[in-house]
Amino acid sequence: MNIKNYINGKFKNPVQDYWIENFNPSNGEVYGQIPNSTSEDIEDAYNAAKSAFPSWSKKTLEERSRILIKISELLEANLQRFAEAESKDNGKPISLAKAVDIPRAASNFRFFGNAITQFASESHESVGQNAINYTLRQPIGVVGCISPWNLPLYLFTWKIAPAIAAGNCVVAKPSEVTPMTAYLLGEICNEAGLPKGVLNIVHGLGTTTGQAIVEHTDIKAISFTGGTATGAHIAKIAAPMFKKLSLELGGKNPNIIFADCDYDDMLETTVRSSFANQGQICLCGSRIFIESSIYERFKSDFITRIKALKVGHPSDANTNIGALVSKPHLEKVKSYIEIAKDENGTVLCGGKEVIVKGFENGYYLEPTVIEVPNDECRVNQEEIFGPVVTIMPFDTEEDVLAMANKVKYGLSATLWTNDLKRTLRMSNQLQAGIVWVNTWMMRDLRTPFGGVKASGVGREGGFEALRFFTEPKNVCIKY
Ligand code: TXE
Repeated sequence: MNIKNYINGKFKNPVQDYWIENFNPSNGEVYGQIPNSTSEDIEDAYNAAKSAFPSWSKKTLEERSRILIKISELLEANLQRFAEAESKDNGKPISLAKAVDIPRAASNFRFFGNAITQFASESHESVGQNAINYTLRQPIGVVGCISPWNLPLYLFTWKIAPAIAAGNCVVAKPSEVTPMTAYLLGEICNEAGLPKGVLNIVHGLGTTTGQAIVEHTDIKAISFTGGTATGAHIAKIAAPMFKKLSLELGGKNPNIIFADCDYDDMLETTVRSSFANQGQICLCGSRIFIESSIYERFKSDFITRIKALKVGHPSDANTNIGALVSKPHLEKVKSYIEIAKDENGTVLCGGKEVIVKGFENGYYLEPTVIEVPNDECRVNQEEIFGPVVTIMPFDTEEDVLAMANKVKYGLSATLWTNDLKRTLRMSNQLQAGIVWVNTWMMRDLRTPFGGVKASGVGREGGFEALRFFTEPKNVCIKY
């Protein structure tokens, strides 16, 4: 099946006849072609967005809100179709796409459809000077949204929804590895009555299509989620043009377990925070630190639980772990298992590819637990982004805090303890944008979302996203 660009409300082939193959990770087969769009397609998308902007930005908030909520309802009505498409494109279990990815994409539109009606700006009375200042929050114009392959529609819409809610028009590119649900979203937008040109979806490689979006002089803001190296590259291009940038990048998140935690709850959640979505979530707790007194107990229980996980075809209802997203990614993740062995790590379980009967060419890997001799080895420092976690014991709060912070990333951290004072001490000192205590990936869309250090700049979520997608302008009136 050939995917097309969605520009000015219409489905179009790329101007140049360049195409890329789209793979199904569950069987390794090519099942379609996607455009590799060039700067000509981006110009076309930009012009559509620019023409739509004057009218869209002046629509009442209720009108914008109504359309966003309609998109949300249509996504919910098409849950099965979208979940199947996401699972086929990405390799994730269909049960996961149905329970998480697509419902969350719908929530993104509903949330920002509501949030925009509550978004307010400030006024400042200059007492004694007979003047009043008020701040306008004006949409930026045409903005670019670039998203990755791990949570395809979920992260794509996490950017688009606040951008259009705030009155901008968008040129958006999903990952070339998982373009399908972004393609299907175009139909839904038309059905919901989103005016043509407000959202334009352009497909292609990062280095061709993504680069053309970032380089476009009149696309004034870029919201990007993806790898840290790509984020740095984008920042370099965007800086001389003074573009507004929101970068949500990689993570190497600590999962810190103290002996006083609620053990069963911790174990259950740690299985999820390690291997949900085949470990391909920037928030996964891939470095697990366990207090020495419960280390052996945890190790044994954790391995038993991991060995019971079923690796299988994404559409099989019993599957816990589906396929990795692509062949190159599978190879990258496997290479880290070899690196771990070279660095005297011990593979406690997993470590091998899985052959799923009938789908022998799919990209399946066993969930892998590596006991590491120290926290400085590469598998403990570099983002693997697959079903691989490390475990190691710690003795004191000071030690574990130092190890938790001794990485270049700072996206999220998870803490398991029932000690209130320790919770407060550690939460203050962990270098992360998000700290979860006695839970993982519990999301409230109003909260700021993003990281520090090499995990990025800026925050998404709630009013933070609406602030990013608007320019504040102060008006000072003397009376
Ligand atoms: O991401 P890329 P990749 C991490 C993870 C993974 C690594 C690389 O460690 O192994 O990044 O993954 C577009 N100008 N994360 O290579 O390339 C690209 O087309 C503009 C963490 O798949 O960063 C895609 O749409 N755009 C992460 C998007 O950027 C460019 C999720 C992300 O792809 C571009 C995914 C360019 N020059 C991977 N080059 C997370 N934080 O959740 C690429 N792109």
